[in-house]
This record gives sequence, structure tokens and C-alpha cells, in this order.
Amino acid sequence: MRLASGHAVSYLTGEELLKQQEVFRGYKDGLVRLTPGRWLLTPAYVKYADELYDTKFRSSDVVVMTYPKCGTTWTQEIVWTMRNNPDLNNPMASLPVNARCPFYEMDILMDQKGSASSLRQILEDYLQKVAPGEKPRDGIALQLASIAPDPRTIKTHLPLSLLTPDLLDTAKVVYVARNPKDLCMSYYHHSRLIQSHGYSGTLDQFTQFLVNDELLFSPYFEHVKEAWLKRDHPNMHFIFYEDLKSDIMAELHKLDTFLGTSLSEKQITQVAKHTSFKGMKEREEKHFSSPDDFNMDVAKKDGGFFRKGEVGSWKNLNSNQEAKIELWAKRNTLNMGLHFKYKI
Ligand code: PPS
Repeated sequence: MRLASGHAVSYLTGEELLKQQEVFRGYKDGLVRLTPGRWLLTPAYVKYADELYDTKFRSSDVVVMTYPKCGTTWTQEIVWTMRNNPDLNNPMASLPVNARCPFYEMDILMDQKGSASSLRQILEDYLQKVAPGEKPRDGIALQLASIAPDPRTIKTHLPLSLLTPDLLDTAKVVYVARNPKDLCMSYYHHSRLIQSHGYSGTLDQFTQFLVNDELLFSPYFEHVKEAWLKRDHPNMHFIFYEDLKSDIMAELHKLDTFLGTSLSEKQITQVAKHTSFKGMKEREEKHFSSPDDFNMDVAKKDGGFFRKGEVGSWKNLNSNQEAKIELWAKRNTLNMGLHFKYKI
């Protein structure tokens, strides 16, 4: 089968699928791989792929693009607040960040066996509230994105090659990358926490899945590379999680220029405080802890969605796991001028 993006789809079968389903209990529907790119996605992606690829963006859109666990939610809140709430007086700010910033391809995660039906219900209820005439049909997240008012801040984990080729000619993209060792720790936690992943394997196995490019939305370095190659495009702003952590004020100033928000020093300081880990955890954690889709035992023991928010969690990797990731990163970033920070 060929998609509008030109990719061919193959469904994982046999040993390859078994290996996944043994430890990712949530992947009851299986997984698909796209060629070229080797993108690993859910079978539901196939249903939405052409719409996700063909949809045009608006000139006022800002797309926050990341591989999972690289600082998406933080950056969504930063961009939304800079554009919509720099004086911290917008009543919309009390809505969950994911309601204010549509998750573009969320349907590909929601439309699968084992995904929390309560989440779908919440989104359907929300759609009814914001667009009373609208009849919920398949593609609820796509519908929410399409009726969201300007200016939209949109979240996506899809790489550039799976979105409309004129994206950067039309809208702005903020791409966030994170060092692969911390990414591993964060994605491992997330995969155990969220029932629709239902990860029950070890950290050792997880590390192997990561470096084999066998996690959802992989391959990581291909994802990063596509954006990195466009880093000089005037509508691309490439940032690192570690830089946000080490000097948020400097990063907010750069974002202010990129977004054209012209904020005052006072407003930038307010945004920094409002989007701090502590601030976001206090405000947002309740929206990221549905007992329907979260493993509450993991949440109690190891933390919820807002787990640590730090650089250096990777110190919990053993030397073998660390070496494996280092080698993988080295192989994939040769001669690219792309350097990750592991300490700040
Ligand atoms: S997701 O599920 O892919 O959208 O996750 P994502 O938001 O990309 O990444 C989650 C990690 O980001 C941390 N986080 C933050 N760090 C610093 N400051 C703020 N405000 C913030 N908000 C979220 C979150 O804790 C996850 O990282 P870990 O290392 O697991 O704590």
C-alpha cells in the first residue's frame, strides 16, 4: 500500500511483532513500518496518513515538533503563553495545555484497542462545547485541530517528511531535540506509565528497542536529522531541551524574535516562571493522570507525567546501556555538527 507521502506501509509480523507485543501490552493492534524512513507507527496511522499529510497549515500556525519525550509539553506551554498569555491574564490558560494546543496526530494513538475510551469521550465532549453543531466522527483530534481558532500552536511527533511538503513555506516550526540518554529514561518511564504502551520489560530491553529504532515514532535520529538539515530555514527554530534548562531567559529571547512576539523583559520573566517545571506540574498534573490510561502504581512509585524535568536522569543507566546509546548516537550524527549536552 502506498500513501500520499509516497511511503509504502508494511505491517509487523512474526517474530518482530511478537517481540514487541511481549513487552508492550498496549500494542494489541500491532505496528506498521513506513518505507523510506523506517518510521514505526500504529496501524491506525494508515487510516489518517493521507489527511495528516495533505492538510495545509495556516500562516499563523506554530508547530511544536518533537520525537516523544523531548520537551514537547514544556515548549507547547512556552509558545502558547508567549503568544496568548504574556501578561498571565488569559482565562483560556486554565484549560489543559493539550486542549489549547491540539495534538495533530492524536487519533493514531486513540483509535486503537486498549486506548482509554474516557480520553476520546473527553475530547468528544470538548468538541461539542467548542463547536456545538459539529457531529463527532472519526478523526476527533483532526477535527479539533481544524476548528481551533487562530493563532494555533500545534503539537506533533510526526517528522517533517510525513507532513505537507510546504509546511515550512507556510507556518513556523519549533523543533525540540533532547540528549538520547535522558530521552531513553523519560521514554522508558512514559512507556510503563501509559497503559496504551503498557511496557512491562526491563530498562535493558528498552535501551535495545531504542537503539534498534523499534520504538513508536522512531527512528529518533532520522526525526532529528530532517529538522536539523532545515535549521537555517527562516521558519524553522531548532532548540535543545538542555538549553531550555540551562538558560531559559536566553532561549525565550530567541523564541521571541522567531515568533515575532516582541515581549517586554517583564513578560519574558513571567513566561519563564509560569512555564517552570514546578509551575507546570502544579497546574497540569491533574490533566495528565487519568486512572483509566495511567498505571497508577508506576505513578506512585516512580512519578507521573511530570517526572523529574532534569538533565542527567541518564545516570541511572548502567555502563553497558550508556555505551550502547553513545555508540548509536555517534554512528548517527557523524559529520553533522549536531552535539548533545549531557550535563548543564
Ligand atoms: S510527550 O509525552 O512526548 O509529549 O512528552 P514531552 O512533553 O515531550 O516530554 C516529557 C518530559 O518533559 C519534562 N517536562 C519538563 N521539563 C522541564 N520543565 C518543564 N516545564 C517540563 N514539563 C515537562 C517531563 O518531566 C518529561 O521529562 P522527564 O525526564 O521524564 O521528567
